Amino acid sequence: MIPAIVAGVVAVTAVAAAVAASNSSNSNSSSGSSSSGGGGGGGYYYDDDDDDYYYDTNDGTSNVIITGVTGAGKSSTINALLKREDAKVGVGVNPETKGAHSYLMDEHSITLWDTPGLGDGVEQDKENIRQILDSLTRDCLVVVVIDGYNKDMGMTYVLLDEIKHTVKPHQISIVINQADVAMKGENWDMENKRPNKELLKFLEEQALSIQRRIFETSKLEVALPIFYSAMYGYNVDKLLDNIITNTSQK
Ligand SMILES: Nc1nc2c(ncn2[C@@H]2O[C@H](COP(=O)(O)OP(=O)(O)O)[C@@H](O)[C@H]2O)c(=O)[nH]1
Ligand SMILES: [Mg+2]
Repeated sequence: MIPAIVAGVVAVTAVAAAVAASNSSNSNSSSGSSSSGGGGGGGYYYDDDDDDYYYDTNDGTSNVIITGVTGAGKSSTINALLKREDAKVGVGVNPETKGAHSYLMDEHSITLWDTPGLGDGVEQDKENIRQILDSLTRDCLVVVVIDGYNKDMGMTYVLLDEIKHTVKPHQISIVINQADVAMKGENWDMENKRPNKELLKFLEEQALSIQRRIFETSKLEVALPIFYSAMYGYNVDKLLDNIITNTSQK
C-alpha cells in the first residue's frame, strides 16, 4: 500500500508519504506508537469520494500542526516539547524541514506535525501553504510559531488568511518563540534561564500587540499568545499545557 502512495505524485501524496516515512522512523524513538503508516493503524487514509489522501484522524491521537516562517523555531519547539532532539533544526535560517514529519507524544495522545517553513520564495511558499492546508482536519490544532523579534509578520498574516477559511479560531494557537532574544539578547537572565522584569514586561506587551495586529489584519480573534524559549526551555511547560487544553477542546 505504501509504495503505491509514494509512487503517486503531488503535494498531499508527498505529505502522506512523509507520514508513512516518519511513522517508521518514529518507531525507534517512541514505543507503543498507535500511528503506523500502513495497514489499519493510521497516518493517512484514502477518500474515494474526492480521490484524495487525508491525514488519519482515527488513530486516536489529536493532530497538532506546527507552522510558521522558516527559522521561527518550529523544529526546536517540537524538540523542546518532546524533550529529545528528534526534529532536525536548521543552522541560521536554512529550511531544514522539507515535507511534513510527525512526532508522536504517546503520553498525551498527540501527534505533532513539523511542516515546511514559509518565506522561502513565492512558488515554494505557495506549495508549502498548500501542503499545510491539505494537512488540516476538522479537529486539528494549528500552532503558528512567531519568533521573538517578529521580523517577518507578513508571511504569518498570509498563512492566517489562508487557514482561517478551513479551521475555527479556537483551533489556532499563536505562540511566540525565542523569548530570550526578543530584546536582542538583553534582559535575559542566563543563569536562571528566564526573562528579567524588563524583558517580561516587553514580552507581555508584545503578546498583546501581536494579538491586536492579528485581529486588525486577519479579523481573527485569537487567544493571547504564549511566549517561550525553545532553546532554554522557558515556558515550554506552559506551551504544552496550552496545546493539551486546546486539543481536548473539540
Ligand atoms: N535564541 C534562540 N534561538 C532559537 C530558539 N529556538 C530556535 N532557535 C534557533 O533558530 C534557528 C532555527 O530553528 P529551527 O527550529 O530550525 O526553525 P524552523 O525553521 O522554524 O524549524 C536555529 O538556529 C535554532 O537553534 C530559541 O528559543 N532561542
Ligand atoms: Mg524546521
